Amino acid sequence: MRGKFIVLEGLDRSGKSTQVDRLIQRLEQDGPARLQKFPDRTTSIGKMIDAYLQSKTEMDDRAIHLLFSANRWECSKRIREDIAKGITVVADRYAFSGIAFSAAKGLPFDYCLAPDEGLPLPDVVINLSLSPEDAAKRGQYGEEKYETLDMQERTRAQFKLVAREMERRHPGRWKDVDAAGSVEEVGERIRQVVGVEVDTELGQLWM
Ligand code: NYM
Ligand code: MG
Repeated sequence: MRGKFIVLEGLDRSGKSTQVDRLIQRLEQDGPARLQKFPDRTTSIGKMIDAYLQSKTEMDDRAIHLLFSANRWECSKRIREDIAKGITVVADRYAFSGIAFSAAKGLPFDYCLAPDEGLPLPDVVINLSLSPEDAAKRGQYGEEKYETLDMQERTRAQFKLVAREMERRHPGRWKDVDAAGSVEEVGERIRQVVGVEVDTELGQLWM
């Protein structure tokens, strides 16, 4: 039996990384599971992305958009292989962040979607949704690019369009989960939506 491909999405400070770690620990009770972070900052493309996010280099909006996508493509072979071996892969962000953040900067939505077409299709996307007010209670934003209230609000609006596109192209896979509340409460909400039945074959994104 193949592994599942589970993606967690959401704004910065939505609690994604905490919940991804908990989810993997729970999944490992039933079988092998591993984390895949995006961006994966360990590769040579990932290092360019990291330098951009830390404002150590400047980059054209389209160039950085394509690098985020290239970073997913370079990891996609291993994702497919692991899933075929029965390993469940849990991604902390994926193409949906790619679209939402770049579209929030003003790039055309369809342009943002295009380079990820054909990537492994997640069996389920858990979108941790949190109001900007609740997010603000979780402390100051960090130093990285995009971590401003204005940018997060625009990205949040774009995530709604991404959800609509996902529902149109791949119905039933996008799950909005309320990210307000304790770590345990949010974890329980995730547990309830993650136990989906999966198709025999891993699909292709946007196809
Ligand atoms: N981000 C992430 C993008 O702009 N495009 C993408 O394709 C991906 C995967 O990178 N603010 C942005 C969202 C985050 C930032 O992510 C770094 P993280 O999860 O904080 O390392
Ligand atoms: Mg961050």
